[in-house]
Amino acid sequence: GDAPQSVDLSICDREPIHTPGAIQPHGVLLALDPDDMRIDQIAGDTQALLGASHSALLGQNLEARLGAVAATRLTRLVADEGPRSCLAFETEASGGAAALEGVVHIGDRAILIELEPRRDDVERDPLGLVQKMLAASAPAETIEAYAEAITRETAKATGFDHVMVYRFLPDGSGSVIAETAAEGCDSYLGLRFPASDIPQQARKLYVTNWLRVIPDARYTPAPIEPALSPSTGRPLDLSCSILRSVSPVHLRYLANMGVRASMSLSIVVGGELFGLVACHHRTPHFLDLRRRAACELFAQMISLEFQSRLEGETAKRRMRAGEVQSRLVGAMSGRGDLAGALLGGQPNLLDLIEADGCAVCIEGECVTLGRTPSAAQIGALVGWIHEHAQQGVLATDRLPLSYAPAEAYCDVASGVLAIAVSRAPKDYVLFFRGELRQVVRWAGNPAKAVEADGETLTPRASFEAWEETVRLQSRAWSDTEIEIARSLRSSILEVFVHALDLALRER
Ligand code: BLA
Repeated sequence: GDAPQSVDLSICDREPIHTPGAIQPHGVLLALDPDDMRIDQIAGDTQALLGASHSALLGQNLEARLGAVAATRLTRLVADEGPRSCLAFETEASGGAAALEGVVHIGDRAILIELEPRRDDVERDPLGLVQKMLAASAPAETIEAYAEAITRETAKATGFDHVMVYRFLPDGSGSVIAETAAEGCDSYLGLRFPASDIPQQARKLYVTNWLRVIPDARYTPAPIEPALSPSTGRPLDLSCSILRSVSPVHLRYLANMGVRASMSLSIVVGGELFGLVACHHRTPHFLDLRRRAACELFAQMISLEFQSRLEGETAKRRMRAGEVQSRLVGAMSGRGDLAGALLGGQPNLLDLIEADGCAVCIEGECVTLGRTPSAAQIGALVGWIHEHAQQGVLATDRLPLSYAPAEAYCDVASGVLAIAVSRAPKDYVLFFRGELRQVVRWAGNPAKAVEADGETLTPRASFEAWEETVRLQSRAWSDTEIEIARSLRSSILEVFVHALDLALRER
């Protein structure tokens, strides 16, 4: 065919996935007007599941269809619970062929009832299941071991072929940090996936909706009728729906991966999507409501555990830095020579922040420790930094990209973290990190993550490892390290102010 057009990936971010106008057809959806509990909109095979056609159900009062017990129960839920609650209830729907189970979502504009046929293999003790999963993963010592235990326990509890913990990076891309895979599954462990694979609005939705299930990705969507709500005149918002129909691009993606069923559990840390437990199956794979509820609770619990483990690591790092810093402050106050105090003894600046080298440049004089550019190169660099630092701090892990002269000494300074230690002259403390030549293994060429075929977007067909050598970059400076640098800056400024104060008094 034609050469692939270049694609504006923001198209992916704009697809309104919360209003697809259809559901996955393994259940039925009823949207009720919260004021009179009448059925406003409907989707799915109601004939098979409820024993009545769409036209027979639309406009009907719920009680007439579900029976008095379920309807009363539902009315009570609506009265007692605020918006956005998700609750399970069961009904032996009158006239329907199968026993059903379902979930109710109480929204501002509509009450959504989603019913699915009750399966034979229901989980009888979902709480016990979660406890078992948590107990088995808790002993893992490192984050990596913990993630791995999560994949193992999730695979065991759900029967999925391939379970991964996928962790997002700051730029929205992500990598598989742990996996448990059945025989014959391609391994994705360690592979990087581009940000466009899970577009922004999907990531946002997964923060509030912790479970995304696609039990059979090769389905024909069941349209919502009527398409627009008679009371609001708008398409139905399926943000909290479990049956919500899936973006066609993503269905194609799953097909290209050889995946027939998928489930994603959100891992939310500090209110942000930290990662996903991504589950795949090569054949259709249905999970009953209780097992899904168990998975959702598990996801919420492991999110808290991730958060506390990550915060624990940060706290430890901060505490160690605090100790080093107070000893450096002691040394600075004890001797007039700042560079000597910061670089000359034990501990020194390199014990504060891990780097290949550092420099203290005060009043035109530059003292270095470890691997650094030459004094002349640092002098020129400081001039550039002075123009670009914000609030006295500049941190970059790809210096040569914004400051071309650094390419010549990228082996010692592809990354720099600089803090201004006084305002008027160009006095700086700098930390350097050399180039970290990295081979990033992508799952398929990220430059060809998606192609446009006229109006239709097509995700890549191959997920085979594709290697990219990343150059002119150093290991990144973490938020904690930048914070430590800021705190060092205040200490140094305080020491300066104090020294100045003393000098004035001595006069
Ligand atoms: C959704 N994409 C997703 C989801 C995952 C991925 C996990 C959540 C839905 C699910 O559980 O299946 C991607 N799956 C992955 C990744 C791994 C994995 C990275 O297993 C790694 C191991 N997708 C594209 C492009 C677009 C796109 C180019 O590749 C957009 C044009 C869209 N992906 C897309 C959309 C969704 C999605 C719209 C949301 C689906 C939904 O919830 O309706």
